[in-house]
Amino acid sequence: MTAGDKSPGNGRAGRKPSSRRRSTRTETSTTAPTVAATAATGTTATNAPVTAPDPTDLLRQMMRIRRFEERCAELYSATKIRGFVHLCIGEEAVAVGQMSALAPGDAVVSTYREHGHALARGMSMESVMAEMFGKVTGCSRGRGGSMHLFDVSRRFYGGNAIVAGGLPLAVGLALADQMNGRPNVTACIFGDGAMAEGEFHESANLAALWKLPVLFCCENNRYAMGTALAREHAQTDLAMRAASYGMVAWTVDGMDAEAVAEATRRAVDQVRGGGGPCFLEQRTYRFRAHSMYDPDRYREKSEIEQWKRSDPIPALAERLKSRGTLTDADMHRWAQEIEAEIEAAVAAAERADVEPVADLTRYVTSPTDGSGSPT
Ligand SMILES: Cc1ncc(C[n+]2csc(CCOP(=O)(O)OP(=O)(O)O)c2C)c(N)n1
Ligand SMILES: [Mg+2]
Repeated sequence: MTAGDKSPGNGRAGRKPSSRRRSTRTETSTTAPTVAATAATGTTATNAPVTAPDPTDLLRQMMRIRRFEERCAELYSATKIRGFVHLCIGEEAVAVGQMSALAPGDAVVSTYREHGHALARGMSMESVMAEMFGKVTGCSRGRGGSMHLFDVSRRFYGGNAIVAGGLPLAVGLALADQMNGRPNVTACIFGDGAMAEGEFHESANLAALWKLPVLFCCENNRYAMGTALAREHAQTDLAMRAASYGMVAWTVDGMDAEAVAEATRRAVDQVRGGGGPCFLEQRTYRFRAHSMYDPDRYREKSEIEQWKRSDPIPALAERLKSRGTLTDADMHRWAQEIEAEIEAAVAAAERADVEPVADLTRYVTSPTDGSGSPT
């Protein structure tokens, strides 16, 4: 596929989408609240169907995620942020589109490339930035860092450093919801590389067999670290592969936030309706290297430049301007607000403490001998 190969909701594989379902591309806007505004306060929230998001809100969220990550890259170079950092720059349409389609009580299981998912799910930028700094005010008390953002109140169950490690967790969460009669969906986000892992096959099989409410969201950015898709997978049509487990599978243009939102909403409806799992392949591209350590020597610069022509932020901005629902002044105002939010988050992270040494064994669950050390 090339950057120009737009394929929103083309029903690549699996059972055909029901005729009752709407097209994956929506041109309408509503005033539906964002997930951020309706964040869950518990793990048993019930869920009403989610309506189409306001596309201008999708754009603003993408700008916020992009700028947050650009700032993180600067802070990493300044050694304020340490450890592994994986940016989703270029993939923001996937993050905001899929999160917009989830209800507060739905669960999310993500990967190490999850900053965008966390922010779009409504986690505060301050708690995410503090986690990047390893500070106690971070969403994981500074114990996880970039790859382990976590927030139970939003049913955001990580951040996971293990490729495909989230898939069995998602199946377990969905099984718990099913057994307890809760009408929740678990969105399980993973990369194309995860589909080469055994955990994908085990999870897809069980989810389909037991008709579990899992939405498998595959962010196909064409690379697993430095390995191109076709060098890793015998069958590069990932939706077709998923369909072989007996689940509905679609492919969507992951550079188009509106298309992702619509396709995810359609898939979520189907899963919540009790039809078992769905699989959504989101075709996207990362503009930056795999991680801050990656010299990025395995792909042509011209390929990156070609995909940048499909940058989801200017693409949506142009569409909204042509519809008359966006002005340059709006974007300028948002950019200023976002800058202020980021700098406030950085200042708060700088001020915060690291977790005290006395708390080192606080979450160690094995028995101790009373000295604070695990026995
Ligand atoms: C089980 C396991 N094997 C290998 C690695 C090393 N590793 C880290 S990221 C990565 C590539 C994963 O690619 P993909 O799933 O496509 O996600 P992307 O980074 O493209 O978002 C690999 C192999 C790991 N973290 N876990
Ligand atoms: Mg990948």
